[in-house]
Amino acid sequence: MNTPRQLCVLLGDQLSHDIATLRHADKASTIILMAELSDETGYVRHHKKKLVFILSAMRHFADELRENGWQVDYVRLDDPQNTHSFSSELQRCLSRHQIDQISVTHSGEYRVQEQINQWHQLTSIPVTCHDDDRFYASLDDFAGWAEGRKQLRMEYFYRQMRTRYGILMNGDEPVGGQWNYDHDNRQSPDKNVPVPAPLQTASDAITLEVADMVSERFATHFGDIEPFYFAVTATQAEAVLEHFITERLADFGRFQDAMLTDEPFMFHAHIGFYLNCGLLSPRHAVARAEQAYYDGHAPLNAVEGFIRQILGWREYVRGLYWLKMPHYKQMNALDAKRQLPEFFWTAETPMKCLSQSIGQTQKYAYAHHIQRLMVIGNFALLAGLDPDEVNEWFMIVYADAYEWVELPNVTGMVLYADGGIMASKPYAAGGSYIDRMSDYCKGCSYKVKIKTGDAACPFNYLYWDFLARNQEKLSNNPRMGMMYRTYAKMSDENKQKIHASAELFLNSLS
Ligand code: DLZ
Ligand code: SF4
Repeated sequence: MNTPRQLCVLLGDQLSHDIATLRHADKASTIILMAELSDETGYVRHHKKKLVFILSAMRHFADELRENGWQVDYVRLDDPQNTHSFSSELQRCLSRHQIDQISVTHSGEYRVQEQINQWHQLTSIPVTCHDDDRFYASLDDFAGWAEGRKQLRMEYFYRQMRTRYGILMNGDEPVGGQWNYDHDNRQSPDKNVPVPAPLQTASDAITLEVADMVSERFATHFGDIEPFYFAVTATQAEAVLEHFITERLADFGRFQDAMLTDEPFMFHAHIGFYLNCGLLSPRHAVARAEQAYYDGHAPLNAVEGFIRQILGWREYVRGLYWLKMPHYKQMNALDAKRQLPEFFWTAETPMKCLSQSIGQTQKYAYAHHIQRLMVIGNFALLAGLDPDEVNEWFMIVYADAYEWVELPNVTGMVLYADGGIMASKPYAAGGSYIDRMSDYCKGCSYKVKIKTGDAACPFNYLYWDFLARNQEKLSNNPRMGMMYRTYAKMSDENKQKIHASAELFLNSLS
């Protein structure tokens, strides 16, 4: 056997057999380092299910690499020699093998890339850091697109990506004549359209072993391990995608924003977990959805909406993250300072929309887009919760969360804490939006039609209180003009009632 000369470091969200690191490596002369690290399991107190998922997926991936003939040096979390950081494990690995070349693919997270950037100082061995070309747009592509633009609106980036990759295109024109079919994607939920059960993957011995370790070592972390039915291999993740394409995609579009009590999954794909750790290829997911449209299995509004999330939104947030970091993490344009209320960890609140969305998050490490943005996020925005605390919560609780995707979504989209780099106005809404898109309000102790006082839905008065609190910062925004004019026309008595209700409610949170 040849002496391995190259060391390939694979991070826990790089579980792709075609990742650049492996494509550029020679099997016979390569050692692959994978490591379970306290630095990564502990930099936020991840949801227990998220830990089981990532660590089990890493172990399965290492086994597949070995089956494919790679030499893998895998360091387990409970290895007494483990030093628990990427850099120190790299150094330890170098002492175990004779290496003259180190190779890695660009990290998803700034925090980890900072470490990688130091590796050439730790050792005299040359380090190659490949672009992560699992994404459609390189970081340079995005920076080039952003250059000279005053506003970085996703829609224009998305159109460029559609054109560049010829996805849902008729020559130079979008298929169907429009770029975006979101106006068809806002139907209220319909209890007569049954929601298909999600595909459940049975846990094998590896997952069960990891689950035991996580329940012992991370007992105080948020969230439930059971039920656990995440895919943990590429083949299983592919089956989840196929299940979505055949069972849910056709209705995904029209019910994209809809929420029903005790229906956490609705018609969503639930593949963010797999895309973001590398088990599923974004190109494959896009191609399968596009094909479903051409085969007549799903309408254009559903397929375009799905493809926009992957080819548009996902690529856009990643580009924005790398363009704006590290400054982006410090941003707090609305100067929000309130601590996260306790019910974010317990789901115990009489606000049914929040207890449902947070309760499902606790159980599944998942909530769908509108629960995250327009229920939990909307509440965080209106209540003026501290962006650091909100970001940390989203990082902890969702099994698909890595900083590159979580931070722009929360700081930019949810909290408007970037002052409008990402969104043209804050995504603020009163209770009537939640009432329209869900059945939550019927079973809530608050009344969505009442605007102020003890019985009123808190979203109603918090909405106006938020606008009043941030008037100086927001009233010049042309997209907010109408709301500020409505507020200006309110009687002083009404305004007083709003602010008194908001003050009482907000004080009760701490
Ligand atoms: C999220 C995560 C967790 C919980 N644990 C590990 C780990 O033990 N080892 C590892 O290599 N990666 C882990 N990850 C994913 C990393 O945090 C991820 O690779 C970085 O965020 C870089 O994008
Ligand atoms: Fe949520 Fe208000 Fe509806 Fe209650 S009434 S579920 S708090 S939106």
